[in-house]
Amino acid sequence: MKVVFIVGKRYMPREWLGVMYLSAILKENDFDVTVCPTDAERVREEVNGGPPAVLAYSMPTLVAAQYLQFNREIRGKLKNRVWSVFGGPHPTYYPEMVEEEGVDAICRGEGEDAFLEFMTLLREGRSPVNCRNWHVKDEEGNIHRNPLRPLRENLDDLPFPDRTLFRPPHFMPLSFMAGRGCPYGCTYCFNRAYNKLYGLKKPSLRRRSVDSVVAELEQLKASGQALAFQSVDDIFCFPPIEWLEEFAEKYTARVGLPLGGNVRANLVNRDVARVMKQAGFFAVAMGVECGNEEVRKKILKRHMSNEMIVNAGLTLREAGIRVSTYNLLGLPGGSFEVDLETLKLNLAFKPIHGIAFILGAYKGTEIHDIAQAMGMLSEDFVQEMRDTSKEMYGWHPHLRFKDEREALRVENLHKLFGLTIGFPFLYRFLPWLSDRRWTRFYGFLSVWYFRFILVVQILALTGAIRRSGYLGKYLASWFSRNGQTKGKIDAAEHA
Ligand code: B12
Ligand code: SF4
Repeated sequence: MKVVFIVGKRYMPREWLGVMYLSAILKENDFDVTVCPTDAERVREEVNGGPPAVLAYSMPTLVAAQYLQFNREIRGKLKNRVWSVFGGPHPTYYPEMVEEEGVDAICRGEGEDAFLEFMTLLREGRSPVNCRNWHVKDEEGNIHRNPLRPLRENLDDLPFPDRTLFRPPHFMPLSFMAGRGCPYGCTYCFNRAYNKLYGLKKPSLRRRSVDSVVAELEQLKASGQALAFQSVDDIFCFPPIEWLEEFAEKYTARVGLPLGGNVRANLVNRDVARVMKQAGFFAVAMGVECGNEEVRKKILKRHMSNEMIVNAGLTLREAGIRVSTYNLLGLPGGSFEVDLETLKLNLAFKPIHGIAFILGAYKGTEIHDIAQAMGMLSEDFVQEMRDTSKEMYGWHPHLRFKDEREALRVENLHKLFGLTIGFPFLYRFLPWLSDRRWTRFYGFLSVWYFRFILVVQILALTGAIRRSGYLGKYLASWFSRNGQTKGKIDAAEHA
């Protein structure tokens, strides 16, 4: 039975690790798996006239409306029986989406064992209505809501993600994950909801062994696909430091390509920065989120001081690691002045770049309830959350601010945030600049500045790859691979 993962056209050049893990376990069990962009023609070619197939969607909330609509349209165009199934963050936190038209089943939480069981039942001609993790609509339209199975304890048992599905651009570091979960409880993040969903009394991180992670990356390097790697773990530098030390030792000996990843300020110290540098970390991203200690602690529940954040940034920089930051603007309990403090805190340790998001208080997160209690959830936001009809996250303010001017200032500051980190003299003009109705112009500047930073990062990364001694070898193998492929195509055309 064929599984066709459907991924938004514009998201195809990214690596979707969730899909890649699912594909790997399905292929290991002899299922035919492929990936298709949201292009009706391509899906028809893949599915039409064949045996029953499963259309599988991996879905963050941002793309929910787009995928649901595509699914409704494509089902009307296919002749054979298809199952439309959905997994990932949106179905996990909004299971009511199973009621939507065109949805046959949704999977909540970790997917590998759940999807394998679901597919095995279908292959054997049995009904999946009692399959754990799944909410399944039966032929009569009744919904069967099943409990979750426990999380996998040992992630080393999973096959490595299937790297044949996506082709990210050459200069992009390839993604990997060394663990799953996060024990912290930041109010705007879904990890808290995830831990609650699984009833974890003491949420912890499930980490792979160093040998398993290094073996995956070594294999990728040997396949000639990789120039650098990016850990998409929520936080890479979790204690104990012995794990990091072992990783640094084995990774440098067997792989040695530049690395990127995420850190949390309270977990950074000189030793951690030194070991990360030794391992090959060339750049890291760190959440500053809010520069006002009180708002950060009370509203975001991030228990760390400003001093800790600045020290972490400086320590990483001293170790020779490029730091960029994540920041949240337009917080409940915050104000334009608080957002300025956030920018100022960044300037205290001068990251390479600061990415700012205007808070989207998703339902299911604690900050949603905080914003609601403060009367800041606008009707528009509630409606948008209901029909998820727009790409709404991070770019425009969603909460109800004290007045229109405040909303304008937050929206403008968001566009000027990264630019001011690059050109700190702008800081003193921000109160005036943020009061102008020049948002579109600022947006234009912000996008182009971001592109510029991307180029700078790529150039710096290229330097790091060159220093690792691998750039020449990679280019040689790339040219010879392309030469061979071209040779094969020429030969095929002659034949
Ligand atoms: C890397 C990452 C990104 C990357 C790439 C996106 C991607 N999904 O690969 C980038 C930087 C682009 C990104 C952007 C954003 N992200 Co993001 N991102 C992540 C991160 C850190 C890792 C994703 C990952 O690879 N996980 C590892 C895999 C193994 O897990 P998984 O994808 O969840 O898949 C498993 C299960 O969910 C399930 N499953 C998944 N799909 C399917 C499908 C089927 C059919 C089945 C059966 C099961 C199933 O099985 C998989 C294996 O167990 C997660 C946090 C996290 N730890 O997951 C946030 C996370 C997904 N991001 C989040 C958010 C909010 C965003 C943004 C909206 C941020 C913003 N303000 O712009 C954007 C949205 C972009 C977009 N178009 O979706 C939220 C999503 C919340 C939500 N309700 O959607 C998360 C959960 C962070 C959080 N803790 O709050 N993100
Ligand atoms: S530390 Fe990061 S991943 Fe962990 S709960 Fe907070 S925001 Fe989420």
